[in-house]
This record gives sequence, structure tokens and C-alpha cells, in this order.
Amino acid sequence: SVSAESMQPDSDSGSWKPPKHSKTPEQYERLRHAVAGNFLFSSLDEESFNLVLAALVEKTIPAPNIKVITQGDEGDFFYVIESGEFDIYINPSGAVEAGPDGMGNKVATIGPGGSFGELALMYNAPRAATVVSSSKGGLLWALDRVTFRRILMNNAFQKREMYEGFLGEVPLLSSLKPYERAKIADALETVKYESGQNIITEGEPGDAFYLLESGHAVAYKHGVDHPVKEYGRGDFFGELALLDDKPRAASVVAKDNVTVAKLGRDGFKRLLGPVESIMRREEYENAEEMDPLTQQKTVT
Ligand code: 1OR
Repeated sequence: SVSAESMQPDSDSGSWKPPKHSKTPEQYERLRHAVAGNFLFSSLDEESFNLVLAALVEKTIPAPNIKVITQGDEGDFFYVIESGEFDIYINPSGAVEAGPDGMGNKVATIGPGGSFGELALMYNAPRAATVVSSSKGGLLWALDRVTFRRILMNNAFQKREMYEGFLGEVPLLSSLKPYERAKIADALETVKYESGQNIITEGEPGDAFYLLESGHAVAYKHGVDHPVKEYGRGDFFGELALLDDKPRAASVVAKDNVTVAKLGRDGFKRLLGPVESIMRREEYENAEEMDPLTQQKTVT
């Protein structure tokens, strides 16, 4: 495990200024597009966002099979992908002989809008994986270690810390790797509701998925006389409209003071793919439990 000190952003800000690498308007446009869907950038205020954009440097990867990051190395840059696919390999034993080139097994592939190389910079740790260009190479934007730690990391770091415990307790996410839960944390937003407020309204279009962090909520169909389900800590709701592109099938109302972790449609699609079958199975099981006469499921 990592010492608290190594996880703090570098202190003594003193006279440090982030590097400014001049860019053409055309480069800025591509860059804005590349980071638009990246959750690490979404919580930056405007000033920080502009500093980070100015500090990024374009890096062309001209061919497949180029190693951008080597497992075990010291961390120097964080990368955002503008174009191309990049494969992640992990050699669990650290044994040099594992797999072709000793890179170990492919564990993931990351594409445009995605990013990699944050772990070593966040935790002052050796690179956790090897990253290699696949298909035809691609285009990356690189951010130096100091700017990453002083500007981009603060928020992401706090969110990963804050949600680590809670996401580890959510049954739906228990099959995911800790790193996959960390990526979900990057994309979450905490929202609070008071007793009686609608979190979701039946019939409306759906744009978010929710994990219940604290308090209780009740799902109703066709009005408050028809409760169909109750939720507590660690439960999820709001998945149906996103899975099937349908209007909200029920209202979900806060029963007391409720805190939810909200995940937008984009994050839901990108990050919860591995648990989609589990969500669909629950949907099916809920349908099975419904009372055939009233078409309702009684609150348990
Ligand atoms: P880094 O600075 O350690 C390698 O350099 C990067 O690969 C790492 O940051 C992450 O940005 C990225 N486990 C660890 N690192 C990963 C993983 C990963 N995926 C991408 N990276 N796992 C894959 C999860 C689907 C966990 C495998 C057990």
C-alpha cells in the first residue's frame, strides 16, 4: 500500500508555472475534442482546464507495436488518446520471460478519448502495465508529471479515494477489478436529495444511472399508491432506460435524506459493459417476482 504523503499533490507551489506549448487553432480543436469525453478533465474549472490544455504536447505514434509505456519503469507522462487503439499488457510475476517480449497478458484495449499512465504519477509507483500501439499507430497528447500532479490529479485522486470503499461494497460491481472501479469513480458525481424528492420520474427520458450511497428510496409505478421496490445502501437503479433506450419505467423517490452517486449515460455505456448481463438478469428476476394479477412486485 502507498503512504499518504506520496499521494498528496506536490506542495511548495512557489513560483512553479505549468509549461505552455503553443498550438495552432486546429490543434486546439482536435485536443478539445480528444479530452471532451475524458472524465479526468470533466471536473476541472475553466482556468485549470486551460492550463492543462496548454501544457499538453502532441505525440505521433507512427506504427503498430510501439511501446509507449513499459511496466516497471518510472512514470514521466500521462497520455490522452486522440486516435488509434492501445493495448495494455500486465506481467503479473514481473518475470522477464512471460509472454512475447515478456509483456505478459493483454488485459485491456483503450481507444480515442481514453487515457492511460495516470497510476504511476498518482501513486509515485512504477508503471503497472506495458502500453503498446495496436493496428496502425495513432496520436497521443502527453502531459508532464508535475502538471499532472499539480493540476489534473487533485480531483481525480480525491474521487478515487472517496469512492473506493463504497464501490467495493456494491454487489453489482464485485466482479470488477479494483482498477475498473477506480475508473468508475472518475466518472461519478455525488448528488443529494431530501425526503419526498423525485430522483427519477416515470415517463421521462433517462440520462443517468444511480448507485445509492446512503438513505432509502422507493420506486413507484403509476403513482405513489403502487410501490414496486425499495432501495438501500449499495443498491442501483435507473439502468433500464439506459440499457433499452426506453423512457423511465418507474419513479424513484427519496424516502429520507438520500445521497446517490450518479453516472451519466456515457460513463454507463463505457464502464458498466462488463456487468450488463448481471443488470439484465436482475431485470428478469424482478419480472418473475411480479404479482401476475396486479403486475406489481411487492416491497420486500
Ligand atoms: P501506469 O502509470 O501504471 C500503465 O502505466 C498504465 O496502464 C496505467 O498507469 C493505467 O493507466 C493503464 N491495471 C493497471 N493499469 C492499467 C490497467 C489495469 N488497465 C489500463 N491500465 N487493469 C486492467 C483493467 C481492465 C487491471 C488488470 C488486473
